[in-house]
Amino acid sequence: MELQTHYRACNLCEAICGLTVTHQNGTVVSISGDPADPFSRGHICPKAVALKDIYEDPNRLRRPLKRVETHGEVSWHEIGWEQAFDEVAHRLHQVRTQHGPNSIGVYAGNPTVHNSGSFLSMPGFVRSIGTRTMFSASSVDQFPHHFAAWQLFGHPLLMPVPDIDNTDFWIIMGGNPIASNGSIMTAPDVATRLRAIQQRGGRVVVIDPRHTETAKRADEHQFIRPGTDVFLLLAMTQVLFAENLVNVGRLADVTDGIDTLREAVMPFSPETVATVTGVSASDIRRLTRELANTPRAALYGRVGVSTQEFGGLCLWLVNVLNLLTGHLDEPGGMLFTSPAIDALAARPGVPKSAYNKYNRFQSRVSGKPEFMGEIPVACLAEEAETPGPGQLRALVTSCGNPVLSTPNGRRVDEALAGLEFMVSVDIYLNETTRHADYILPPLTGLETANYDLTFHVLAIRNTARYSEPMVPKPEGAMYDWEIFENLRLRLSGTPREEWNLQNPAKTIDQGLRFGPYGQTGLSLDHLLANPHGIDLGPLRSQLPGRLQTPDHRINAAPALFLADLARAQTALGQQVIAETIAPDQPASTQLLLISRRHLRDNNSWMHNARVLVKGRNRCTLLIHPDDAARFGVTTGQPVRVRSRVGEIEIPADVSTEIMPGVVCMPHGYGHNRPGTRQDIAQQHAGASINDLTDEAFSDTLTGNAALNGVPVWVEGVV
Ligand SMILES: Nc1nc2c(c(=O)[nH]1)N[C@H]1C(S)=C(S)[C@@H](COP(=O)(O)OP(=O)(O)OC[C@H]3O[C@@H](n4cnc5c(=O)[nH]c(N)nc54)[C@H](O)[C@@H]3O)O[C@H]1N2
Ligand SMILES: Nc1nc2c(c(=O)[nH]1)N[C@H]1C(S)=C(S)[C@@H](COP(=O)(O)OP(=O)(O)OC[C@H]3O[C@@H](n4cnc5c(=O)[nH]c(N)nc54)[C@H](O)[C@@H]3O)O[C@H]1N2
Ligand code: SF4
Ligand SMILES: [Mo]
Repeated sequence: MELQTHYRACNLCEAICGLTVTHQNGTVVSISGDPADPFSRGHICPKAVALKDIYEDPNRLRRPLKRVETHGEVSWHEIGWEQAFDEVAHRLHQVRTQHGPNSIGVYAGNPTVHNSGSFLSMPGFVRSIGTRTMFSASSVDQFPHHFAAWQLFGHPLLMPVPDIDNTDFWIIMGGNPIASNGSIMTAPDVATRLRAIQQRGGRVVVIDPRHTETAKRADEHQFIRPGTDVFLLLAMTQVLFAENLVNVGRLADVTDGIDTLREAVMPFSPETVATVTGVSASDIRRLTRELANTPRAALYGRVGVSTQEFGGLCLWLVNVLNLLTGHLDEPGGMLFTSPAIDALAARPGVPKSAYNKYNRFQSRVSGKPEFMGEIPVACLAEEAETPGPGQLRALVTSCGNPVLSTPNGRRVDEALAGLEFMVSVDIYLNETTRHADYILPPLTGLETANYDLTFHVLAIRNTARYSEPMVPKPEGAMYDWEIFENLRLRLSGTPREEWNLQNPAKTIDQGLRFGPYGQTGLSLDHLLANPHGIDLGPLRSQLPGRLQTPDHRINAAPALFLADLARAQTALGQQVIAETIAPDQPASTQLLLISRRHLRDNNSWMHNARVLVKGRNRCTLLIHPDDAARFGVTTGQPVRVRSRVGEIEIPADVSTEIMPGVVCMPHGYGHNRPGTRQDIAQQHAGASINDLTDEAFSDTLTGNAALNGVPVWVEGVV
């Protein structure tokens, strides 16, 4: 049999690298980088090779599973799709009739944004239920980014990305792109791009409580105490005003609120924040001057500054600093993209109204604000446990593993076990889906069509690429979108003879044709004829034209942020972050817990690929030698880590890579819960960091979980 070659974009992380896959009638022979991809130019990372493992994984579910419980014993029965759809729709309909639509929750996990099928078909399905109880991984990730984009530029999706191919000074706060391959910054082969900055005489600075893989390649690294970035950023803004370095440039004409901002940041001199942040006043001044005085410079913040107590304020200030130094919307600074499918393009004849999806309602139990039509996922367990009208009774999960990925996973675990009904659209029987009554497994990865609706919007270069399935749809298999469409049609009560499944390929084609490049002939057919993807050129300045604020202006000091500053001011006064989280524990023995990512992990779900988990155990607790000595801990020794909500055991890894007073472990481990079906992951179980993170600890402004800077106590296990 002849070898066939298939080109597609990798769907595993935000870098969307082009792949060359060779196969023999569907049996994968090799996976390598596609040198003809104009964006990734042949780069891949080790995870891409594991697409073969996922494709062939004997543990992967291929048929719908139905849970049957007899005398407390759970068994899973394979059933046909029609039966599964009918029964799931019937059960959801029952819950809706009995308890109302909002008693059904939906959780959309991370791979949703890597899969245009589920991304485009989920909203229709959710509408057919009629629920507003929507959760997603965004509230354990990037709500602050969306919030700041909305407040400053008028729309949550209008997030600028660092123009790293043209910058000469790049400050990275709370991101580790060498491990993560970049986020809210689609930039395949970030290592080469970073080196290029240095080769043209530029500098890269990393601000992070850990001396990360990125820090090792940078020109400068500053340790910062977890959760204190807001003070550093306030002080940097203060320095700009105090030293007359403010230079908004071209955008000055459309910017308001500068004087208000000056007044708001006045109290935060570098001296007032040096102790709490761990960054010296002179370094704060020096870095601020360098940011202001380098013509092409970008300040970039990511997960570490987003998933913390002051995430919203941090992302506001990151944008403000770029704005005040004239780096916003300028080449080499932070730029907005011009994606081929542009969700923000004005629709002819439709008047523009202000984005208003914030705090239109609050979560039932703890009163958290709705944002972007979602409730923070940290509220999921309490919504399910707390009786009363509107109690969460049923849950649909898709592409998500909240038991491992959201705070206080043990509580989430129990809450899911107590639901009346749960259905999961997922490829594995894992820590979350084991609680489902039905698991509906779609095709994934190599087997699906995909257009990166989200990542083309966040890419450092405008490109477009469509991936076709490597193989025809196997007998008895379903795509994500077919699953959601089948459920939607049943739940909306559409008569069977009128059923018409909406193929997302059509939506993508329309989006391309009516998008900014449609007039030049861009369409799905065009992308199909160019399987390596097409280049649409570098990012360009686009403001004020692209602003979505009703008045077409930028308010640098929005009221919501100013009001939230009081919270930061109180914390600074006490010089203790997160103190209220465990008042019964002595602060002197407290360490602050942060997360890390490893190149060979992908959140919680790729530990069943042997190529990725082989080698040294990566699920260890980094602890500084001073702290290790204080608590009598040595490398390799198991330690008990406790927080307000729980405890875990994990081997210690004593290292100066981590800041004193801070401990660090990866997220996505903890595969030792019973009843899962992931043989290899179970052998590399590790412990779950989210058995320690605290659902009560959040950025109260945006509702995002504070997963970093969680107070913990450590002791050696004897
Ligand atoms: N290999 C791999 N790649 C991935 C993923 C994966 O799991 N594995 N996940 C993907 C996903 S979903 C995302 S969102 C992206 C995330 O991409 P990144 O944002 O690059 O995420 P991390 O690698 O977790 O880097 C976060 C950094 O923040 C630091 N940090 C923690 N707390 C603080 C703090 O308080 N202040 C500061 N300044 N820094 C802090 C951590 O030490 C860490 O180095 O990665 C994506 N890519
Ligand atoms: N402590 C701590 N917690 C964190 C983070 C952290 O840095 N620290 N990071 C947070 C971040 S940034 C994120 S994005 C979240 C991720 O949180 P989640 O999205 O909840 O978790 P994942 O581990 O990405 O789980 C993905 C699920 O999708 C399934 N899946 C994979 N491909 C497909 C597919 O094609 N179709 C379907 N239907 N299912 C599929 C997998 O089997 C798995 O069950 O975790 C967050 N949690
Ligand atoms: S960097 Fe991301 S997109 Fe590129 S090959 Fe690795 S996992 Fe895939
Ligand atoms: Mo994420």
